[in-house]
Amino acid sequence: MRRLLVLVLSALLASTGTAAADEQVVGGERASIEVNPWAVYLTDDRGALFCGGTIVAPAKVLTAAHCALGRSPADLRVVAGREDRHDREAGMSVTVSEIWIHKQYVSADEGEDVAVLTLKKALPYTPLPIAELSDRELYQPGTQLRALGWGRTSENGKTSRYLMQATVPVLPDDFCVDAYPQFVKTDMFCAGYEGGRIDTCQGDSGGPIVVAGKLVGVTSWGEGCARRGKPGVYVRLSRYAKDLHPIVDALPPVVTDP
Ligand code: 4AZ
Repeated sequence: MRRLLVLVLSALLASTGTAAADEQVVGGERASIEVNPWAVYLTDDRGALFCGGTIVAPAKVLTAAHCALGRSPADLRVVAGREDRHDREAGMSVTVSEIWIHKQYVSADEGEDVAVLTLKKALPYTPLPIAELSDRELYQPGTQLRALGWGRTSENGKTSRYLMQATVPVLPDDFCVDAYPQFVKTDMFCAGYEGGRIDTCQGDSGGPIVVAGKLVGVTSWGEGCARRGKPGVYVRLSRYAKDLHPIVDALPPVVTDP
């Protein structure tokens, strides 16, 4: 009897699951790598995805500090140009020569959650410019932003095989402070809906949130995924433009063959 109930329940879940299977990031849709060539994911040396990132210069990838902390360049790969994670032929997996983490970084919810990876090879994909200090209007509440990643498609679900995107509006700082007492207005913004439903999730962090052809944020933290009253929190990148420029714009070291 118990067995039958389990069977009926799993059949019911499987059928309702068809609708849920179309909902990605959480509550998003598929995105193409041609339109978003700067979107990358990070794996360990065994190929397991753990975070997102953005190509911001030919040999530089911006990610979250909490994605890079405690890792050595040797156990990091950047996978670029690959929309479908199963398609080993598409794009490339490149190694990292250097990891820069913001000096003031302690934990994601205290701010400064930014890191830059220098790649051993330049990538043939178009980089995305970082928002500047003067781009204040891009952070106005209500501005519709696009977050991208291969992260979980539900709070306790699996990471996504395909690149996904979700459109979420910037929320007023007061809403973010009510949701999270530790929220730091100058260093972060939050985005999503009061009712939840659409959000970034585990595996998306480090990845891009964009508008108007600029990288305005890095997916950073939040309580669970797509929960009512618990929006996603993102690094307010314009605030870090000054810290990031010297690292991102640094010319790659000249490689001299012996
Ligand atoms: C994470 O752990 C994570 N809902 C990313 C995004 C959010 C929460 C957690 C926001 O990578």
